[in-house]
Amino acid sequence: MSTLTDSLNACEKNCSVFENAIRTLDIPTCSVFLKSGLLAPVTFVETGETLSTKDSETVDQAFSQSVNSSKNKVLTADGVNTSPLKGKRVAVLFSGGPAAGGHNVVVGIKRILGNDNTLLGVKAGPKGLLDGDLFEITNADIAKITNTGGFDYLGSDRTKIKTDEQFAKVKETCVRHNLDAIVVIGGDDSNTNAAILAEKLYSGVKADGSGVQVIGVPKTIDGDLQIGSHLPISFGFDTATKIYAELVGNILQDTPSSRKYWHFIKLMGRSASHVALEVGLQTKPAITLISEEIAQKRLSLSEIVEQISVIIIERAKKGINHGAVLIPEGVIEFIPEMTALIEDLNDKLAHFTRELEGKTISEKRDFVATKLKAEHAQLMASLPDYMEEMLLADRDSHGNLQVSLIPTERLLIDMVGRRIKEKDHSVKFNTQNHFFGYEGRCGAPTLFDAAYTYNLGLTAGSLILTGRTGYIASIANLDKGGTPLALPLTGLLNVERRHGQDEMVIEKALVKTNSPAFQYFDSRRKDWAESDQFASPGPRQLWGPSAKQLPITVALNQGYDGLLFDF
Ligand code: FBP
Repeated sequence: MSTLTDSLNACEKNCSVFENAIRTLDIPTCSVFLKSGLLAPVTFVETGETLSTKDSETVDQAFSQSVNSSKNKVLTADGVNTSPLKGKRVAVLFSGGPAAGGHNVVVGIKRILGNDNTLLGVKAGPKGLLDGDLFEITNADIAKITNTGGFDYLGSDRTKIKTDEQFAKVKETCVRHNLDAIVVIGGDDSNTNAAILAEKLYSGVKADGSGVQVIGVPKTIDGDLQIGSHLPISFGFDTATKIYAELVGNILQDTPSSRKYWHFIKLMGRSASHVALEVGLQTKPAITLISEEIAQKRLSLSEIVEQISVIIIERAKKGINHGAVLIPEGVIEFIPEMTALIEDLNDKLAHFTRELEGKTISEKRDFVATKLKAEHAQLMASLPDYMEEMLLADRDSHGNLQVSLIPTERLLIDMVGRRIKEKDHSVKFNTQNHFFGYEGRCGAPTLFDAAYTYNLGLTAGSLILTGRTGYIASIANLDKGGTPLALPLTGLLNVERRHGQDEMVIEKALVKTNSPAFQYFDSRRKDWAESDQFASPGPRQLWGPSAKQLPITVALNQGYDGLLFDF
């Protein structure tokens, strides 16, 4: 065998030249963790701020132990913890969809716990916690996963822990593995679950009457877990949007080269349009739809189609028969007539579960059509078969419509194509459709996500070593050294109507049309629509001048002076 084939073989199992290099990359660390000259856990003090929502009174009653303890006060890292707790057994799990940087949260927790404590990995997410499927994380494992993408080291799932039987199983796992703490790395729903677990496990779990601490870490590529200046963004958003922006930038560069296609690109991100807005700001295509604006202006599907068609026709008049339309994954849920149809559908699917069991999609469609309100049945029947099928598909374990399965980009191409023909037969309208989603979730983290997650891990671990429970870790002031914070989870809970009943949940943060990021986008989009003004941000960089670049939406919304993070 040649030297070349030897070195090619050596790249197998996540050992490409790139992966080996990033494992040894230095991870920027907030100075408070290095105050003693060595990496050390920190203590926390109250900032003086209290978190609350419109439903705090109700929440405070339901979560009395957690609230009594935290008083819903925000904590900030103070100084070196010179007497950290020792002998702690801590379990860590991923929950929900993957997001780049998850492995570095584990790395951060392990490093801050040091050799005086034990870190256990929960296999396959919350389900693994129920099954008691845990293993000890070693320093050798940490060396392998540092700065790598994916959640494959532990695995993940979307099990929601909500029944008494499930809570009993979690307690069994805590006792069997003698756990002192659990770290839940997840999105809004998973951190809601962390808040509930913190309350349920507050005391009386172990024979001596003690409880198990629960700390959350904010993860999701969707970017919809953010709380003003307290929690600028969830991890994974930066990597996902930079990956999508590279792909969109490349496509945009292709459009005036081949001069024949309009690309309709759906971007993952579930309900919120943070991903679409960020990618739009990075690449500046002709059209970026923002679901929240559509809902606010109460635009109908046909009005959206009209607006897109007008831009395409106007560009065609200037000889520009190409461009791109960015479409947020969840847009369909924000179009008022579709929202009403989906609500009615959710209701009927939940109400007639037994009757619908075992039915084929077309039988389901016929059955549901007789139960929907007349105007909804009519709208449903007007949609192409592929849309009907997806609207009828099973909801996920949190009861969400699986928006990633809905081919909105195809629907818009079909409808816009028809409208353009009606308006001006001479316009050339050749299309390509894309969905960028899964390719953005597991790439190697950007330098920001690598650093952010590592520091979130250091913060979560430090909270455990001070005996705290019921907090979500955060890093604020990303442009000025990074400030580790602990936010009381109960201070984030609202009452929302879900599946026909009131539930206390962390609200999804949607794009605000009065936010600096949206306002900037709004001030530029007319020019981007009229002629090509696009930019190609290129591949994400771990070294060099753009390596420390933050998401544009984060920098604008946080009011930073520049685009770079600084820690
Ligand atoms: P999380 O909210 O769990 O982080 O998941 C985000 C996400 O990637 C969404 O953007 C997308 O709609 C969904 O997961 C897809 O889910 P699945 O992995 O189950 O197909």
